[in-house]
Amino acid sequence: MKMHNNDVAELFDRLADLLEIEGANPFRVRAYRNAARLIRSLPRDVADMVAAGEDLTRLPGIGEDLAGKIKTIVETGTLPLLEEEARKVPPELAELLEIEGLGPKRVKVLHEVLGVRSLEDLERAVNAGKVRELPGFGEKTERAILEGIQRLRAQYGRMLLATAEPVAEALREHLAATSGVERVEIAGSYRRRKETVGDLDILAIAAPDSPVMDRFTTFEAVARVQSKGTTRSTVHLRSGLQVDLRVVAPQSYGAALQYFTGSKAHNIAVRRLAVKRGLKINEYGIFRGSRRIGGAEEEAVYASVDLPWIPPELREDRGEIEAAMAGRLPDLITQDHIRGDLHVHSKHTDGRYSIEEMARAARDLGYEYIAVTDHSRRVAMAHGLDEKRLRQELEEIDRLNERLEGIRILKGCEVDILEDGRLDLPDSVLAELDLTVCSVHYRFNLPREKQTARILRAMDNPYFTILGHPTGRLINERDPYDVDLDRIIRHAAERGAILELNAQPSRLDLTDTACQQAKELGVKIAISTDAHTVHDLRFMRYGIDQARRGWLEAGDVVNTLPLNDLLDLMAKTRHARAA
Ligand code: DGT
Ligand code: CA
Ligand code: CA
Ligand code: ZN
Repeated sequence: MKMHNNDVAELFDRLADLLEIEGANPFRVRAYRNAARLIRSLPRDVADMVAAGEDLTRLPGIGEDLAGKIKTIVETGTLPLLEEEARKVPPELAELLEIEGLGPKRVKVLHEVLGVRSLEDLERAVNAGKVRELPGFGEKTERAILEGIQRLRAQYGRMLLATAEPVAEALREHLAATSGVERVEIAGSYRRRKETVGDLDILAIAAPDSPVMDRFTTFEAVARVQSKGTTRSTVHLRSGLQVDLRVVAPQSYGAALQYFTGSKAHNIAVRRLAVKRGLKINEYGIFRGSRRIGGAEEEAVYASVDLPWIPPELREDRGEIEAAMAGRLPDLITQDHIRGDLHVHSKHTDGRYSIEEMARAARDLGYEYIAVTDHSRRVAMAHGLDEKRLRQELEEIDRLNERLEGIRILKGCEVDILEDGRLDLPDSVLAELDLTVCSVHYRFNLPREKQTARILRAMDNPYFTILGHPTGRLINERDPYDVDLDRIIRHAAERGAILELNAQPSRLDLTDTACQQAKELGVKIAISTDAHTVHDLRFMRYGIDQARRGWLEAGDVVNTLPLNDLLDLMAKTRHARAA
């Protein structure tokens, strides 16, 4: 991973913060801050200068020592001195620096005078009116601090599943490798594969003498231990994510897993069925009166109320209980069903790899086909293709298809839907494509009626195939544009248009409920990664997670089709609209 100037500068700023909390020499602190500022202002990456063997001491204010540190940072991604200082400062104090308007000087005072060690401590001190009495603080600062705490909490409110996943899996493996630990699973919204998680709920079976709680609270990513007990502990990770670990008895494991997987609404519905049968289900087991009749395995919980086991992704009380009762649970799609990716970018626009590299990467994943869908001209920021450049790309694809074995490159284009609903390229060139992904990239703020009409009109174009990222949302960053999605889904049903489930972890657009609605109306879905690099092709599994939450089966998803069936379908929908 290349360190950009901002990354390097951030490490120096962080070092300065830590030194300041420790009360280090102010000149030393200032030297690191100045270095950070200088690096941010440079027109070129210091990483490139280091790689080119340039003499960094020629930069203003950079001596031998700083030059050496910059070199270490760009080459190793970190700085030993920073790690050393981080060990000296309590991690929760460093966390306080994340609060806007709370610099190291103030953190130091709060810590030394009021003994503040954590966000909770600080909130308590503010509410007790202690902070305003500190020299240099006052009521205004106090209000700003309170707002800062709230902002920080909101920002850390829900983390993308894909962001939480690496550390969650590392932690799971760390616990599973602990002596005396028999089973470990991450329950909660994580197991239901919800697009964002509020916190992680881990369950384990461990022998009484197992050091599992110690291993948990000393895991390397832990910033702060909130509570520690023999059966339950809670920690906060450096990323702000809260994690609970519960150690349960083997005879309760299945019941606990079912309970903590949730959702709450699903649990309530299951427990209601139990009550009707004179049973009680809780996180400890299944009981008839005071007699335990099961609870070691999750299946038993469902069996006790005459239901088959229900996949976690469906457990939202959105009809899964009724479907399970009627023996009509969907046979959910899996990654193995996927035969190709229908939305991929190359170097010709804003992708990072050549068409050939993307195609080979897709073949390595076992795919039969990949559709190259570079941007059209309107998306100037991505150097979108005009007719001429698109035709050149199509010729390149023809040549590659002759040469490459084991993968077919489909000719596509991510065609911009203009403000009035026309497509960004003339029909004459669109007619040469196998498929189009038509997307909105500009004018997100049109009134609902206009935005909806724009998309409906685009769907009427005979060369419209797939509606790309249908609502434009970016999770935690940008709301969906104001659009009547219900009408769009109905129109897609009439027109035989396909809707995309964009698998980028921050998009996951369509949502789970929209997928469910599309399926009910017979609208087909394309699960696509919108890959801009060969690595992004692996986002597919987040799309699969979302599709499963949306009740989709292999037959609902077009990129499960063998190549010839897919091409037939594309031709057929086009023909239907052209008629
Ligand atoms: P999150 O953390 O907001 O992403 O969502 P969850 O679903 O992981 O929720 P969380 O962590 O508050 O609780 C984990 C599970 O525990 C939840 O899915 C169902 C169960 N649970 C929590 N509170 C209750 C409750 O009051 N009643 C019932 N029946 N179950 C509950
Ligand atoms: Ca949770
Ligand atoms: Ca929880
Ligand atoms: Zn795209």
